[in-house]
Amino acid sequence: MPAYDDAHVAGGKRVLLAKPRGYCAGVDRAVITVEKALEIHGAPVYVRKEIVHNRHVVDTLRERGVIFVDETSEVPEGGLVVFSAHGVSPAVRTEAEERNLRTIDATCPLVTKVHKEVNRFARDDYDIMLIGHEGHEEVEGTSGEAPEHVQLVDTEEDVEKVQIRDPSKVVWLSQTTLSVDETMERVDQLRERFPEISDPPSDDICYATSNRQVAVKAMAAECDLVLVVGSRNSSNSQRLVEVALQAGARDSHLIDYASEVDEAWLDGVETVGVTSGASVPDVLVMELLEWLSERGWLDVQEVTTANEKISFALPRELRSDSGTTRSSVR
Ligand code: 10E
Ligand code: SF4
Repeated sequence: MPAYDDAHVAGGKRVLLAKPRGYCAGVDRAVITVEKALEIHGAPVYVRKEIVHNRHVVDTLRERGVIFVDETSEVPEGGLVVFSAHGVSPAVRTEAEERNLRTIDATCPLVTKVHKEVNRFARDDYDIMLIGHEGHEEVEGTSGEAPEHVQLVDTEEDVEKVQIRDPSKVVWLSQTTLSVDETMERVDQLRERFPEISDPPSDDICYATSNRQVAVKAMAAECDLVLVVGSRNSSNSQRLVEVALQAGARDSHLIDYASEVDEAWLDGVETVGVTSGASVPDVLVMELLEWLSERGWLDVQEVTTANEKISFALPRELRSDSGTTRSSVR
């Protein structure tokens, strides 16, 4: 293992390791949920969509007997299905009920919070501008709470396209895993069109997303290369690459595994920044540090911008059970 050293080494090869990085409370809870479901009910356990957007997590759980499906219609009558951490629309819940499926909801409580905001503003007959990425599962679940009130704002062009009924009854809400800076740009553009637009009652971009962006920003300008461990379909992981580049990193790449690092990226590089998305087990980061140490990057300095202490209770359906309290895919 590489040496962990707080001392600043002038010049030479070094790694700056972001903290916080990796698993957030919602991901840890969702992975434990699936593990407990397997423990209590035995295989197969069905999971609608990827429980979290990480290849390693999904492959590991699949080996243990999880069957990932795209829709609940693929689950046999009476089967047990877990809803992923990204949340589902009421239509998905209804379909599962109609097919007599047993369900466990692993939606992150911070995603559920946004669903509740949508319901509240829809009840008050607001037009809701949901800032988020088209086609992302979280956005589909959130807008599905009140499709007739929600309009998706992804790009700058979308700001021009949206239509409202009453300028005093417009609110913006957002996906939890967006770039904080890019979202504020979109809000400014919306506010230019709709000066009376209301803000969300509290931040929708969650603590984990914003903390990981703050940490990568703190080190990016010192880095010749920032390696972000995370999967291609992970919104928050992708955002870390963009934030690193915007904050001054000379180069940045998203990788699932150390084996995906192209040695050419390291040409002329002294300082390598390392971080990981909220769905990434830290073992993958440790493997990357090992890989880098074998190529001379032995000096690892942690850059800490926050200490996270948040954890969430397990879904109601599992709470009475004692046992696993930390996920084993870490
Ligand atoms: O693509 P995302 O970043 O939304 O998902 P992820 O599974 O990579 O990370 C966890 C984030 C969740 C569940 C959405 N809030
Ligand atoms: Fe919850 Fe945020 Fe993690 Fe998403 S990224 S699961 S909202 S804590």
